[in-house]
Amino acid sequence: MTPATPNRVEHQLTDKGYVPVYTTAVVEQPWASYSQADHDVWKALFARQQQILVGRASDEFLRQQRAMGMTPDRIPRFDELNKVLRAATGWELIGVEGLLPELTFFEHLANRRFPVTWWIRKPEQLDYLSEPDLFHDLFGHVPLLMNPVFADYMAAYGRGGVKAHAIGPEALVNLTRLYWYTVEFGLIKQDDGLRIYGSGIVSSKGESIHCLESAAPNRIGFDLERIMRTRYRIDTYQKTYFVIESYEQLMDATRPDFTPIYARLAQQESIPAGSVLDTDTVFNRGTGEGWLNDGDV
Ligand code: HBI
Ligand code: FE
Repeated sequence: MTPATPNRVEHQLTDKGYVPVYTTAVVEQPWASYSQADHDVWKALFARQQQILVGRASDEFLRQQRAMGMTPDRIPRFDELNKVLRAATGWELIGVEGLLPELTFFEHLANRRFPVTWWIRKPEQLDYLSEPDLFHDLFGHVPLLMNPVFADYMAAYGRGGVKAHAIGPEALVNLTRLYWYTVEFGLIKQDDGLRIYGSGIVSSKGESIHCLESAAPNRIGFDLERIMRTRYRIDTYQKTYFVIESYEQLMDATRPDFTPIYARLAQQESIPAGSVLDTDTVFNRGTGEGWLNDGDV
């Protein structure tokens, strides 16, 4: 009998450390199999974040979340959300087991498919989770896919990821930093102050408050190449948050061909997560209180 292929599971660096990368299989959302405990976890997290995010999340995030009819009472059905999402920006949600190999993930984004983990965390994991679950993906990432400009940015990011994957690992690191400091941990400037649009923040109770109200972190204006050089944190709150003026600014930044940018970045040092440069547009120079000295990725 041929030995079973060794269960070689790649590990992916995420905002909570190295986690196993699951199969690339697309799975139907097993909505009928969700327990009442699963729906209760969704309800508890949704209600808590909805209360915290008023005055903290960007107007567009909150508007689009309402527009797509996402409610706390139960875990949404992907097929129902897809009707609204496809009509708005041509995006659709697909169910996955969890983290995908990078190239697979990029290919989905490039084709306007957002992979959403089909399972939700357990009640005892309400505040800490080692990898993205349904709440992070659905509550955090999906509402802004209703915004045409951000939706175009995410598809352009996917196309860029496929290209970066062919160029090599350094280009991928540069591009992952861009994803990290915008899609996951980005802030946006509104007339009434800085607001959150990053998914990693909006799905986290503590960081939703910390990113805007703590004196510790830097808050610096968006600068594409500066961000692509900047290392980040996977085990603590971010030391630096980057601020965009508009979603159009993100889309405009990804229009040029990145190949010459990767070549330029390869000649430059990476920037530690907590640094502030003379060339930075500084909204807030952080105190660095509570920062760990090592552990930048
Ligand atoms: N897979 N399902 C899933 N969701 C992600 O957000 C994800 C992924 N694989 C790779 C990945 N993110 C990051 O490495 C991106 O920077 C590519
Ligand atoms: Fe995410």
